[in-house]
Amino acid sequence: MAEKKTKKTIEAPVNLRDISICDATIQMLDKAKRDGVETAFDRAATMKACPIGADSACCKHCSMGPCRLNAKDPYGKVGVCGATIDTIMARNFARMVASGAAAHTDHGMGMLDLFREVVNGHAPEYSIKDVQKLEQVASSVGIEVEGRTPEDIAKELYSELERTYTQVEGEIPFASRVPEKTLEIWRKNDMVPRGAMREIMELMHRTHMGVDQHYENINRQCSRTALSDGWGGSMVATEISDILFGTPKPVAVEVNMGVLKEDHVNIIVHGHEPNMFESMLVSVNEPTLIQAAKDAGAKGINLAGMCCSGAEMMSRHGVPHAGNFMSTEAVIVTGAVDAMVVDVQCIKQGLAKVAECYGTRLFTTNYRCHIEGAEHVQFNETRPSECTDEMVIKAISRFKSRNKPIEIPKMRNMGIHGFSHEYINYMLGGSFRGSYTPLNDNIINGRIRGVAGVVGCTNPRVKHDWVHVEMVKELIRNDVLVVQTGCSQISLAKAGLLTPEAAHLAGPGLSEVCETVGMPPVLGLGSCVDNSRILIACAEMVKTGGLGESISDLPVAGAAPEWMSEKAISIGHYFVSSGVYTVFGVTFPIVDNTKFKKLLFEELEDNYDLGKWGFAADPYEMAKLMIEHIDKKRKALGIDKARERVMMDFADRQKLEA
Ligand code: SF4
Ligand code: MSK
Repeated sequence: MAEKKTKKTIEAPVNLRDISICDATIQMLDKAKRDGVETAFDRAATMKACPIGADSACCKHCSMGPCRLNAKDPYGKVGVCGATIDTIMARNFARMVASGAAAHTDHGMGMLDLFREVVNGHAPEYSIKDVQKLEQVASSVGIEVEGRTPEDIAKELYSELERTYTQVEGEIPFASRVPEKTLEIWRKNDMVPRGAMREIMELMHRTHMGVDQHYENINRQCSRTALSDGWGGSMVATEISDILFGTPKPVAVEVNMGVLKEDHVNIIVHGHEPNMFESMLVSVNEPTLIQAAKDAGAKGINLAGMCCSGAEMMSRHGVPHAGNFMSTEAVIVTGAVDAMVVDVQCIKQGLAKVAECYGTRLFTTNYRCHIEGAEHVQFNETRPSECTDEMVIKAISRFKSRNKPIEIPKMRNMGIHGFSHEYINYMLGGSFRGSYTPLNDNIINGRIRGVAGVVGCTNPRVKHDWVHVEMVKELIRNDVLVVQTGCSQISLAKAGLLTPEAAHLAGPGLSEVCETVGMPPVLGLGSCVDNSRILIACAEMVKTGGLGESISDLPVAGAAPEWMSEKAISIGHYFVSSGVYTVFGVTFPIVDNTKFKKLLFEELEDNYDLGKWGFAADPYEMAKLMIEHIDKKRKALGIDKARERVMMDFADRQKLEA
């Protein structure tokens, strides 16, 4: 029984199977209920969402308000200042984009700071691990690499990439990776990002009371800011992480709470920036610390990840993964977590209370993220192991004084993770002719109907993991190849779809390709910032040829079925602004029958030649919308007939085999 209980009486939802399909999470929620411990699932059941806020029909941008408009009669009234529903919704949406983009770009800036310290020799515990990637990234932004040392190239690359954040005028460096036609569309619409800091600052200014009061003009800056995230901050985060820590390659890894070991010191790292996690990996392998764990009666030290930095470490180093966002409290309920170490983003404040109940040491490590009730051990990149060693020692002492019953769910799911866009290139084309041509050919000949990026969070407002899993199953059943990042990737890994054996769940065309290549029908690409890998894959598909001239011509679609964070909105908007139809689930902060909704859901595609937004709460409806869009693009490309032929060929072959 847990020592300290939360004050509230727990009225857990009637049937835990109604709120999650993750057996491990359900088992732990049941235990939490018995222990009198509250989680976000309980709070979501008792905290009803404000309907006006959910529709984005309120404004609190000044003290003449807050002003609440009526979603049922959106043009019936305006705010005290006269702001219309379209202005109010566009400003609210824009500020979500600004916050999400700021999170990713600050993360990217952090990685670039570390890169600078490494290049200048001030962070001796880190080094450049992937010189080939360094040269590729440098070449992609026009830096000469022939005959130069990695250090020399790295110095110039640092200066070049710094412009991603600080540049006042001109185009961000990775604009060079955008297909020419897509870039032309952005230029025509005045949407090419300058530097992320400038774009975020301008968006915050323009959404201040009494500045930009035309929803369409607000959206222009909203797109430019989102693009400074996708093709800027996030892309730099991914590329620098690959250079410093290695580019992921497919690796078999176990996912789910069963990766915890009762007889080991268990340390979970949860958050987004890989630098501290990399250092923790070194600390848990330090012989003196392993010996200290053994002296304390443990068989060793067991390290596992959660959420996005977990997804990165799983892809790069095969570190097991204990679960996604909605399982971070549940995993502590096992009683087996000796320390949970967090950095930034998606860290629920509720973790502190749950950790206190089970005696788990909760450590914050980043100056940007302190949590009341957690211990702060500041991470310093110039002396990283000082911090991570200290937390390992404290985790060992918690192991020694464990006094709570331990219950670890037995579920463990093996899957293949770590499909970088470079590896997709190699996997399909082989080492001597690595290219996207086989992917494009299989799309053109119809075996693969199209490609869907399914990403994003989990959210207690919908059945945990269920929307992700059902939607992805429906997509692959219809021959749509799925690429994934973030918490969504973990949902599907737990459902067993990140294995080549899952090919039998795919339609005939996709399963044939999967079986030939030996790949899963669902490819895990890493964390939230690694959505930039999907952008690069889209750009490569365009450049390879045969599928149109811009990203908006491709038979592709995106989705975040259980999204919850502002980062997800920024990601969605950079995909839309890059030309991708993007469908969100759960809820959408917009009022029906308004001009702003028409802009996001129709006109961005029709009038601007970009992608557009879509919404559906039902997973099958979401998949249907995406497949219809993919088919529309196939038709526009004139490749719809090829698919019919392939499907006929397959049926004929089946008849022959019978
Ligand atoms: Fe109300 Fe206008 Fe102030 Fe918003 S900016 S709170 S709509 S008066
Ligand atoms: S961790 S942003 S809950 S994917 Fe990136 Fe997961 Fe969403 Fe956080």
